[in-house]
Amino acid sequence: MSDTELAIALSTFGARAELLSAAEKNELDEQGYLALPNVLDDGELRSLVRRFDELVAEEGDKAGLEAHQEAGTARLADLVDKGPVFDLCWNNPRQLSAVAHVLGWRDFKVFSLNGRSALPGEGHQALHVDWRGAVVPGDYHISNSIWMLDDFTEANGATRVVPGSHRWGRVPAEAMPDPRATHPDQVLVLGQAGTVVIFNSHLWHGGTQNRTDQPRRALHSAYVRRDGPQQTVFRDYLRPTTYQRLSPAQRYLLAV
Ligand SMILES: O=C(O)CCC(=O)C(=O)O
Repeated sequence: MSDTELAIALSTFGARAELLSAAEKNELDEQGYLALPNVLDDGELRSLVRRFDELVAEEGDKAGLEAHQEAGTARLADLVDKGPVFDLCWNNPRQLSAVAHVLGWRDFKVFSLNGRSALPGEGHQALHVDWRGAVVPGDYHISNSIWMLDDFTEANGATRVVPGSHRWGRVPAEAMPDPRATHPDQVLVLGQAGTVVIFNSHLWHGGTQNRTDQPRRALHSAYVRRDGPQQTVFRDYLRPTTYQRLSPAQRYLLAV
């Protein structure tokens, strides 16, 4: 049965409930997000940044097209196919344990593995959730993680979140007259490059304007309950060479 297959796959990656402390689980439950600092070391960070920049240059105006393009940003998509270096960002045991916690340890799969760089002067988004509408609190379908490839600062377009909003059973597009506006309860998620922030994707969140002259780069790895749709349907996209290099557990997570 698939829950058992997920359990086997997750244990292959070393993910298990005990990898998170009670306080960390509580933060995910109550605030809707959890920052895990220093998950990537300097060498890993350099390799990811190098590959990120190469892809942005190589793909040019087609970058991100498989999923989504956004004015004022450089976006990348289908990164599972674009280098084993990105495995670091969808196979991490603590990340997967946190995602599993958000999704109640129900069976899940990868929704997408994308990149987003907020360009200087750009990057402000409306507050949103990554799901089609509101859900009953506790019945969560999707969880995301933001891997900081640059420090997230007050100035460079750090993600804003409204703590606890995943439990409100409402989405910004319905509840706010202008979801692009500042929310009185929003906070910026700040951290050093190498941090990953796992969040419940029903949490109200969005990018902010990058007011520096340097790009603010991040990877997003998202997971959805097994019965939900994938943004990148890996069964259709996955290159044969990628399929060959993947383990059974990785294939299971991608649903290929
Ligand atoms: O990169 C960020 O700061 C958040 C991006 C985001 O929420 C999105 O693109 O849906």
